[in-house]
Amino acid sequence: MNTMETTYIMIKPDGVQRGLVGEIIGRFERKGLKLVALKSVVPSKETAETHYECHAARPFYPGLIKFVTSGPVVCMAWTGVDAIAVARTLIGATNGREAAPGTIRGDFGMDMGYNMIHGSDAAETAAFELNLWFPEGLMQWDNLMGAWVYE
Ligand code: IDP
Ligand code: MG
Repeated sequence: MNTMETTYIMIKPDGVQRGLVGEIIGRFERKGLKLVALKSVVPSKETAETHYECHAARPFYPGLIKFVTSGPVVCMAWTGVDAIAVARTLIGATNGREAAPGTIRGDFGMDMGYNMIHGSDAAETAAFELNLWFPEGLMQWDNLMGAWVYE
């Protein structure tokens, strides 16, 4: 723990369709994470399948691929101390009905598949996903706010 990390965060098509892009990005900003990449794309089937390849054998996989390629997603990379776990905490449990209030899924979600947002679950998956979605690389910049975020 206490490692500077970068995590891959993606607002899924339901989050975009429901007009939650600003709300969701604002939560990561206000938390004190640093934005190092941002773009919106309609994912290709190939990219979606690679992203979710660990779930390829699961019954929900075909529906998940169809869903995530159905429209725009918002792809982001956020950096901070323990950013991977911090982001997963902001996001909440997979099923919105079970996710804690105050989390993104707990505040806005009512289902398992339509849970609005993806966040990397470990350092290896973060590296894999960042490389997949941002082959162009990430931004390097000094965030002056950081001086008031970390003691
Ligand atoms: P996570 O997004 O909380 O890490 P995972 O178990 O890695 O959850 O599953 C990846 C995504 O697959 C979920 O966010 C959700 O959109 C979808 N998913 C997982 N389990 C189910 C299910 O049982 N039915 C439908 N979709 C599911
Ligand atoms: Mg996962």
